[in-house]
Amino acid sequence: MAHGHRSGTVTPLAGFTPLGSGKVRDLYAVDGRDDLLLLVASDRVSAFDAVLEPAIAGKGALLTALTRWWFDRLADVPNHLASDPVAIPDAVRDRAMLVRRLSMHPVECVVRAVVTGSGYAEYRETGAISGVRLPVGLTDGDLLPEPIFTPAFKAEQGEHDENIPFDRVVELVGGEVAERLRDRSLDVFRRAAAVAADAGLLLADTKLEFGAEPGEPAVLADEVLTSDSSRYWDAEAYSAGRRGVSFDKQIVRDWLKAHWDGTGAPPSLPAEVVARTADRYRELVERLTGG
Ligand code: Q0Z
Repeated sequence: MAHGHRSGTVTPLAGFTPLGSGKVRDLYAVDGRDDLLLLVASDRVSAFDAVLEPAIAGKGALLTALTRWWFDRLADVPNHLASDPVAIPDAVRDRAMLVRRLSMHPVECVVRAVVTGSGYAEYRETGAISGVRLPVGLTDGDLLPEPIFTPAFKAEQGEHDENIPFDRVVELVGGEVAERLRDRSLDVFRRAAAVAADAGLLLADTKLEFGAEPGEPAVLADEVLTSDSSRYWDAEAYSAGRRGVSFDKQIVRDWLKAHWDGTGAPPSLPAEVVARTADRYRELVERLTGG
């Protein structure tokens, strides 16, 4: 996990100890509390596996607000938010979540309504994703007859997760927990997809993470249904045949495709691309949450 990125080092926070960083988020221990963690979403944006410069001001706060909103909407699903009176530094307040430290399951709980990305690549090679056999003749971006659970084994930071069949999840966490993870993931996805549809968005897929704590083996953790963990597409564009168009990141992707050959460090994004992307993040959250 502890790899750095061009945007510099992790923000030092008094009373918290950095544990590691992903491409766009930082994780801290809470000094003196081994049962809690602080998860901080940065304003960094990634595309094509690269972290880009400059950051998108407001992104971390928007995606944190979105995760909190989804936890609210999914109140019957146990989640990792902590209610302890720990003071969060002002510098990160609106993009931080104080959470209970769980024993994380080594499984990414991916649900897909659409076959695309790495799932489509696997389907082309094997006719299945994570052992789920699919109809023949699907093309990139096709809607599936119903959402499918396509778990993956969590790779080390920087590597791509490895899709695994459900049987392998059973070996990793036991049959009862495996079924709980699958059923909860599909339930969360179906409910979220319905909310997204009302907002004119197609939730193509999402990646959920769960951990265990005493009394509850499947606590929803990490960020939930953000556009960094999910593909949100504009439903109207999709219907018009424009598939795979990311609701928020497409502007960045299109600009990069035109200005970068994928080798070496990516060029800095122009201010106009940054501003339009920030607007899209705001619009995503407004459309989902009703402003
Ligand atoms: C989440 C991650 C991030 C880098 C560990 N409630 C929890 N209990 C135990 N562990 C985690 C959680 Cl959320 C946990 N990650 C992912 C988050 C930066 C990696 F902000 N790693």
